[in-house]
Amino acid sequence: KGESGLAEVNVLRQQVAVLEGHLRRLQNAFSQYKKAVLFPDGRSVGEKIFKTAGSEKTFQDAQQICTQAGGQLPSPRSAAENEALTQLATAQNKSAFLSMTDSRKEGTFIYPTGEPLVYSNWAPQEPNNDGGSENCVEIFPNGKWNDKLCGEQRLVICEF
Ligand code: 291
Ligand code: CA
Repeated sequence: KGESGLAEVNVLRQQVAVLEGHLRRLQNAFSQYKKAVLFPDGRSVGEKIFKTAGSEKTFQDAQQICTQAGGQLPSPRSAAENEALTQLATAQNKSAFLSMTDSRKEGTFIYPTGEPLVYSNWAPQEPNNDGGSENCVEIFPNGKWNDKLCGEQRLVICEF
């Protein structure tokens, strides 16, 4: 058992060394890939990635663009996530649609999952449902939120 056990351990050591090489190369390639894919219109925050399409669309079209791409409209759930979106809106000097609406129940904004907001950054006096039909949310280049008509055209940012 002594010698064959040692031989098996050495085979395993060699296999681990090979896998460590694979892992190091994958980590380097992934680090390079992340930098390339985020430049210049993407932001990584925690496990989320936000990226702007550059175009301006209605809420419905923006939603379709994001889901088509395998993502969704942005749901900032913290100040850090909101700051990442603010950087993208600032860079384009455009307001962007967020995912949340109060179409189901006026005054209660929910995520696409139906969950109520866990974080908000409304501008002063907002949301005001101006004109009686502002059911979508835009984020201004300064990071503050305003409820807005879903039919307006706003910058498309997707969350992945
Ligand atoms: C006022 C505020 C906002 C409201 C906005 C829109 C403007 O901000 O009452 O809460 O969402 O008007 O009604 O709509 C258009 N089409 O301009 C004005 C600031 C620009
Ligand atoms: Ca408003």
